[in-house]
Amino acid sequence: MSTRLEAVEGDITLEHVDAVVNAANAHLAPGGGVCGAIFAAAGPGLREACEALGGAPTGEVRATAGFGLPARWILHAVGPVWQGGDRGEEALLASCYRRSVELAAELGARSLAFPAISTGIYGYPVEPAAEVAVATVRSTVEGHPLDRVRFVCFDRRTLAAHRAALGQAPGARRW
Ligand code: AR6
Repeated sequence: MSTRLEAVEGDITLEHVDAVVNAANAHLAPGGGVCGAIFAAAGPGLREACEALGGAPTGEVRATAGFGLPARWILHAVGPVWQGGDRGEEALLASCYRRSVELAAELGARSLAFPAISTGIYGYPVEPAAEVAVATVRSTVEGHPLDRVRFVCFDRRTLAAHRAALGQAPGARRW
C-alpha cells in the first residue's frame, strides 16, 4: 500500500483530515503562529486537555481530541528552536515528523496534515526543514496504514520548498 504525499497552500485549521499536527511548545500552551490559530479554532476544551498532559520534550508528540476543528485528533509536536544547526535540530525535527506518523497510525488515522514545524517563530530555515519533513515522512509511512499525508503551507515559499522536496513541479496537484 502506498501513501499519497502532497503539499498545498492553506490554513491547517480548515483541513478535513483525521489528524492535524500542531507546531507546539514544550508546555503545550497556547502560543502564536499555527499554534495560536489551532487553539483559537478548536475552542477552550483544547487548553484544558493540553494542561492535563503536562508538557512534552522537544521532538516528542502528544495527542488530544480535535474539539472544534474538522479533524478528529490534534497531534502536538514540539519542534526544536533553531540555534545554528549544530544542536541536534535536524534529528529533533525529524523526530517530530516520525512520531507524528507513528502516533497517527496508532490512533487509527488514515489522513494526516502537517504545518512546517519550527520554520516560523522557532526560526528553522524553510528549505532544509522541508527536506527533513518529506524524507522523514516518506521513510516512516512505509508499513503504516495511512492513505494520505498533506503538507499544509502558509505561504508560497514554504509551498515551493515542500514541492521541491517532493520532487513535484511548483503547480502540481495530486488530489
Ligand atoms: N496553517 C498552516 N500553517 C500556518 C498557520 C496556519 N493557520 N499559521 C502559521 N503557519 P510557527 P514554530 C505556519 O511559528 O516555528 C508558537 O507560539 C507558519 O507560517 O507557527 O514551530 C508555539 O506555541 C510557519 O510556516 O511554529 C511555539 O511556542 C509554520 O506554520 C512556537 O510558536 C510554523 O510556524 C513554535 O514555533
